Amino acid sequence: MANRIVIDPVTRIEGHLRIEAALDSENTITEAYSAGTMVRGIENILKKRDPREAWAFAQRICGVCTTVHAIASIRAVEDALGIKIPKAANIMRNMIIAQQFIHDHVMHFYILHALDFVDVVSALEADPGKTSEIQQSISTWPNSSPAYFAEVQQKVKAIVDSGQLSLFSHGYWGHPAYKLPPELNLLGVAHYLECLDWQSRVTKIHTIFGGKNPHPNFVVGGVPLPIDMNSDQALNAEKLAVIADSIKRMNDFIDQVYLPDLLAIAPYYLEYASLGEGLGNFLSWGEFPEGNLNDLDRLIFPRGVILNRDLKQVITPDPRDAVKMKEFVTHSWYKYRQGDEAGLFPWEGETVFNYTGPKPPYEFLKVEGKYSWLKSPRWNELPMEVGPLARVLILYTTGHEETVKLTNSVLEALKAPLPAVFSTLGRTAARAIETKVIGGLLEKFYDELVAEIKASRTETFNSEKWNPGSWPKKAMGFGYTEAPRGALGHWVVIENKKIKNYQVVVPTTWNASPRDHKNQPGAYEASLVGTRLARPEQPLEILRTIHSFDPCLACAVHLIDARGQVVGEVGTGFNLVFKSD
Ligand code: NFE
Ligand code: MG
Repeated sequence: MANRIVIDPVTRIEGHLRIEAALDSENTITEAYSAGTMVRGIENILKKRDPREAWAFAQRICGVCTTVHAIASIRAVEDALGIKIPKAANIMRNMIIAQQFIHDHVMHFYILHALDFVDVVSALEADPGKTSEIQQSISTWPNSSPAYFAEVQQKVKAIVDSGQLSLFSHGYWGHPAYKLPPELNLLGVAHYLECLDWQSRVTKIHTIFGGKNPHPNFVVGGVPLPIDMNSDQALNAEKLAVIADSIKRMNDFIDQVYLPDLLAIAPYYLEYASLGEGLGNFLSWGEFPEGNLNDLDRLIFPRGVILNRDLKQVITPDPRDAVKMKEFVTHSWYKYRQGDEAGLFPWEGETVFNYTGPKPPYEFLKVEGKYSWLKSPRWNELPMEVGPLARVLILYTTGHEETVKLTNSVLEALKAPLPAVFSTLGRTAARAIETKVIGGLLEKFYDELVAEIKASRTETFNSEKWNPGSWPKKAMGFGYTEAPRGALGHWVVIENKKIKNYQVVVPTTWNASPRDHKNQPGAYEASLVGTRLARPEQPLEILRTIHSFDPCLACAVHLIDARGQVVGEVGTGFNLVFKSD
């Protein structure tokens, strides 16, 4: 019988993910299984609370995609209660969302994904003079001298010589699937270290508009910051200047570091332009509403569904369509009153635990039954990929000029045909492309905000429905956002001024979902099939494709087992490899 390998925990992600893969005699993956191994219970915690405070709990689902659950939550409550927000507040929210995207995508590329392609130990063999030449040939980034790269190399050498690799422990250094020359490895490590500093300087929009980062403050009806050029307590000229500087730092790093690095590294890994595709089905709820409405039809990133790789047609999905939008638990550790084959629309959704999983420490997942804490969201009973690739393909297909141009120029630079987008590399490139697009949008939003201020339209909060006495007896709402990892929806039911039901359907729940009632695999599971491993005991190739989705299991399960149940060996083990008999 074929070998089965287990990676648990998958590292350089957020949260607790287990991947099991069955290999044929050539070490090619024939089946893969994705399991979320941690559970909390945020959806249940929200019940019976005041809907106006739900955002503060929901935002704690995750500290990586900070803001996104707060945004989806306030939008859901505003949708239920019919609250319109002032235009300046909408622009400020768009800026909060845009900053989150840029911060999160750059950090993912360097801190979570780059070391799948950049061999840290090989950087010690680099000629710093040659790295300097490469840097100066790809961009005008000022940190480019031979002395600078020699200094970075010394830092890495000190870490390696200490015998304690610290943050670089447990990497598969020296693995034959690493292809970059030492000089590019040194470049990648330098930018890994640089972005740690950069990230602390690009959170100003959150800290000013919401008081802190991560987890800024929000408010149903607007944003919790007034605009007043004559007040220290409000958005004023001085704070606008700090924000303008922060936006410039973001865009400089995108233009001079992130995009050039992607184009310098990708040519060495072009086999990933035809590996790791996954489903070929994509979904986005859309983002960046223009104007002053919570208006799903006026989004800069449109809502859309693409099926079967068909880039001629974008279907517009309706998140309120109870027939098409459902979550299944056939292979998830939950039970539904209606039976575990049923699919539930989120307004009728249920969160009741039913753990039947493996006992510690050395059992395989029982994949014919339940095997994950993630539910399986499905659109029209089909599994969907969400995230940067979904958004970029929808923008591309609907003719968004800058996205078309950027996508074509990346394909041209890599001499890759259009279908190459359906791949691990396509996903990673799409993340960079949309970061560039959003960097431009951030400048546009800033100019719009300044124009509103100049026109004295400075209202940032609508108090009209703040009094619960004005609410209907029962109300239901949908709150969308595009989180960095993909389509995020919060569905709320309000009854007698309290939350009656609350369901969160999260990007990583879509992408990392287990099989469903029809035994259809989720996006991670599908993406791994067909990939061959050079060394099954060091499954670097699996990490590359899984990391290309940027997993966040805290979001996906939004639920900790009170007993702290161990379902795999955590700690020194980067992966556990079992052979089945
Ligand atoms: Ni915790 Fe999240 C994002 C959300 S992912 S990272 O982006 O929602 O599933
Ligand atoms: Mg949920």
